[in-house]
Amino acid sequence: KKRVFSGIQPTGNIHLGNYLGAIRNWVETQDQYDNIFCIVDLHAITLPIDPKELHANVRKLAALYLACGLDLKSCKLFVQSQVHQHAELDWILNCFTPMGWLNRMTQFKTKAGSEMDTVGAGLYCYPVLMACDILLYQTHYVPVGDDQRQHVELTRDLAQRFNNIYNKSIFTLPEAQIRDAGARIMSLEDPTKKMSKSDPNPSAYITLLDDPKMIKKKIARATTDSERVVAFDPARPGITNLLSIYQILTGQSQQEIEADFEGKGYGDFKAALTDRLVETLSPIQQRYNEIINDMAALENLLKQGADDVRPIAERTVQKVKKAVGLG
Ligand code: AQP
Repeated sequence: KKRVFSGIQPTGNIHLGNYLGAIRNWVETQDQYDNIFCIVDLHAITLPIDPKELHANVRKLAALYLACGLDLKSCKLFVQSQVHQHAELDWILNCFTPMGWLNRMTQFKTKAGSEMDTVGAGLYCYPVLMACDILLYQTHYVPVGDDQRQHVELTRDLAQRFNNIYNKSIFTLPEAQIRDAGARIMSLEDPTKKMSKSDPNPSAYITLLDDPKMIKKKIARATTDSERVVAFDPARPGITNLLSIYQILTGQSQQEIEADFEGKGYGDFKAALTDRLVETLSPIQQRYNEIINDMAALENLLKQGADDVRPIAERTVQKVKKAVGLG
């Protein structure tokens, strides 16, 4: 089977964008692949984060992975910092990464903003660590949302560059797997920006743990426009974003949805969307509560996951060190 690798940062509340752009797709295709899913906590310290919060977020995210339907029969699940090979390969690969390639990464510019001179160097080098995460496991496919496309392309370029210098068989060249639907869920407050965990305004996103009352409130106040027709229209990004979410949750076509809401207003549509969201998230929340209440079992399972993947990572590190002349 082909290898799949992906991960999410434990930086905050996992939201609908992370679910529809990533986790849901992992669950859907898990039987077809040999899957490794990671909680990328080393990435989470690229921006300031409270240690207690980070520690709790890692456990919450692991519980959510399982609650969303990842099955340990098909997937290995682990925490990045428990496999030291990520940090080890990272140094080596950093030395082979042209600065010009990192200068082109748009996510760094967005996240650093006006703090360009004061943010930690880790934020700038983040894509190299992400490349290591993927390359350590000789990954074929990386299922991610659209915002990660550029980083996966960089990973491929780095692998190719390294293979060309040393030996074609060191790294497998990975490919991004980005679906059309759900690849870019937009903020509920400003539908021209992507939905993001680090958005300072919690009304901009729906977390997987929001209760029905909260979901209703956030959808009710989600930005739309002054028109009345419920229709997909790129010129009206607010309603189109909500409709796209509805489309993924119901599996209906655009025409079917528009026909269902013909003659109805935004209020009717928002109520229907709220129902679909509650229907989707309630069973996940129920499973999440069961899993998070058995912390010992969760810790054990994460330790087992790290023990399972470490030898795979170590094989790659050994190949790389030998090629470079280290050790
Ligand atoms: N809005 C989104 N729509 C679709 N997919 C998304 N993803 C993130 N936002 C959306 C996908 O979720 C996975 C995990 O993302 P991440 O935690 O590694 O970091 P990110 O891409 O930077 O996501 P966030 O939520 O915006 O986090 P912060 O605010 O911490 O930066 C990836 O597959 C990503 O594509």
